[in-house]
Amino acid sequence: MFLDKVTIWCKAGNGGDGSVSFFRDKNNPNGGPDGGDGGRGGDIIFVANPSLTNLTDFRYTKHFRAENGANGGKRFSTGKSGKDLIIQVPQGTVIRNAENNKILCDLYDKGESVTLLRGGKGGVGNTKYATPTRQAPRFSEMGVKTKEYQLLLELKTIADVGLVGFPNVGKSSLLASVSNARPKIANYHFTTLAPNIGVVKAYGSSFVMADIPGLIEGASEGEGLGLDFLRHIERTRLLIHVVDIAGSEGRDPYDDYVKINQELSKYNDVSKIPQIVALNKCDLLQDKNAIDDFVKKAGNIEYYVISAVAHIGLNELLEGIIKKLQTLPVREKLAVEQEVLDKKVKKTYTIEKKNAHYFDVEGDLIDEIAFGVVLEDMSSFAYFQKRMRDEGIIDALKAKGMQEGDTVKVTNIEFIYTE
Ligand SMILES: Nc1nc2c(ncn2[C@@H]2O[C@H](COP(=O)(O)OP(=O)(O)OP(=O)(O)O)[C@@H](O)[C@H]2O)c(=O)[nH]1
Ligand SMILES: [Mg+2]
Repeated sequence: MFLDKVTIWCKAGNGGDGSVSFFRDKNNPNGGPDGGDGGRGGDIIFVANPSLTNLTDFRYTKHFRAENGANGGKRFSTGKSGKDLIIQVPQGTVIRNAENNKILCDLYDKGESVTLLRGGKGGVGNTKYATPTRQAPRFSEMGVKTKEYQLLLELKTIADVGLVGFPNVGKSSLLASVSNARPKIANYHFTTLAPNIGVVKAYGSSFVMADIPGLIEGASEGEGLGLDFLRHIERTRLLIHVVDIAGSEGRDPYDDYVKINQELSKYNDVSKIPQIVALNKCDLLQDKNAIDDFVKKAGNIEYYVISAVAHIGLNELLEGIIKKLQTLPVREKLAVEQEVLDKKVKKTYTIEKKNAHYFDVEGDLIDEIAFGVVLEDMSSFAYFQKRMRDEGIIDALKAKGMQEGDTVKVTNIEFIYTE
């Protein structure tokens, strides 16, 4: 099964926690703090791999987690950093944040790599909190915990030229005749079920050609196979509109041409892409007036009369394509709409005044400040108070009416406020 759109879940590694430890041996029963820092969490990195053509690898594997950083240890040992996780995707994969649908990156260039999620920073061990007045810090810093993100991966194939047309008109035959691709060709509709890509080399230049499943009327409204596949020609610079000029299935070639253009006009900006018309199956042509009739009706078009199977007119067509491509601007990658994914979420807290002299403070900011702090330990408690003051929590409590002697409950500890 061909897959070109998937949702996956990714999480960078957490930072390891800093350690609280004290050095002790028989000569040094009260040695200093020796708790090491936590290791950094692993990143999640996406790489554009040109040898992949679809997102089928993500059909069953949808959850990705980079390794966590290890916690710091005693004897100043720093926790091991978590390994980065590298995720290979086809070139042309656009990644969006599922929360707001904003584009995070477009892996447009061969081998391009983007670090989309950064691992959490490791926390600092108690060693680093030692000061002349605080010789035995009984607290350390917690590593930064990362968030899981839901990402949308969408493949928008990168090719210079796209082939469009009714089913069975000879698109794959043309691709096979002029490129290195070997698509399936058969005399029935919807032989091609997934895009094929080939490299065309001619007249000293080379370009990439993409063949998509045949379009039919109503394809852009979800009928047939067409709709979803139009995204694979959205980024081409030129379309080759293949028409069965012999009308070998009994349809009128000009009618086909009009219907396909109607379909293209319903999908994003595809109808704005310049076209060259390839009047195919000319080897089957009975009525030579068919070409004149078509061209008269179509008006101002650039066209070539070809036979993909009998190899008629192919060189002229390729020459026309190359000339046209030289006049068309190079496509650029899609603009990133959301710069940073793991922007730090501001931690918060709430104060509840339980009665005139009792305040309850809660929230993730409080949890962070209180983590690793031993409140019974004087120096730890002093550090804790300083953080409370620095974060403006003491002022906020005062604003709510806290006075000297009032009780404040923080996590599971109560203390009496003194100026
Ligand atoms: N006589 C003749 N037959 C052709 C020509 N081009 C393609 N065919 C035949 O037309 C049939 C359909 O060709 P495909 O290349 O599979 O057509 P397609 O447009 O890719 O079809 P779908 O993938 O089904 O949309 C096959 O039997 C081809 O051999 C041509 O120039 N002349
Ligand atoms: Mg085909």
